[in-house]
Amino acid sequence: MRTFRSDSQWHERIHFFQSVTSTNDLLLEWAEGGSPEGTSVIAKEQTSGRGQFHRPWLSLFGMGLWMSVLLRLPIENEIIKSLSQLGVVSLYDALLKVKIPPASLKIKPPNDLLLDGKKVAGILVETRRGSAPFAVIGIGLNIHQTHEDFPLELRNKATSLVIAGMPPFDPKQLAPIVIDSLYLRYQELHSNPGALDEVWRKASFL
Ligand code: BT5
Repeated sequence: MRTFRSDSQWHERIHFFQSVTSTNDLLLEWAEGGSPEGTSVIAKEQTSGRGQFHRPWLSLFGMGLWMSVLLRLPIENEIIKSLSQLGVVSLYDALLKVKIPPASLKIKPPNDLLLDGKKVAGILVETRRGSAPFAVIGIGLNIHQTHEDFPLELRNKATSLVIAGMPPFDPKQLAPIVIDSLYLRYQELHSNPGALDEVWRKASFL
């Protein structure tokens, strides 16, 4: 039976940066160096933010929440899907907590979050197997962008909380809320793995 530390310890492991290449890159490096579970990295800007298959993720300075969280657990094939569900459902929970209307939020499988039908967030899970296996959950959430801040090719597909008329949240204040949700959902993943899949399905276009 796994034991879980208190979430306040996860709060103590939040590290803020002005600019990094990618919060996932930095945390992957720290994880190899032995950083504990629950360590997170948040940056105001990513100069090489990335999505899946090395697609670029636009992460302009101060425009969003660009963060990564380290989990230490055995990495089996089946867990990868659960970890990406964990990332997107935790962010979904956190946005409901700050009163984003549930009717406007939908998960687009596998792990995009749509607000009013446009992509407001994406999740990038990266794992390492071996003697000290771990996963890095990368979360990118658009907050402050206006329409014009997105390149033409993204304008019809991407949105931000501000474009959708939501308050201009401070990423520094949102981060601990996301960490709390992730912590709780991570506990649930171990105690009741089916629950996460159920919430994910309910919040998804399926
Ligand atoms: C994702 O990939 O949606 C995962 C994005 C994860 C970003 C976080 S930020 C913190 C951490 N550090 C990182 O370096 N990454 C993670 P994917 O499903 O492959 O979507 C990528 C596609 O989304 C791109 O090809 C663009 O079309 C589009 N895109 C790029 N930037 C965007 C943005 N800011 N908002 C909405 N769509 C965007």
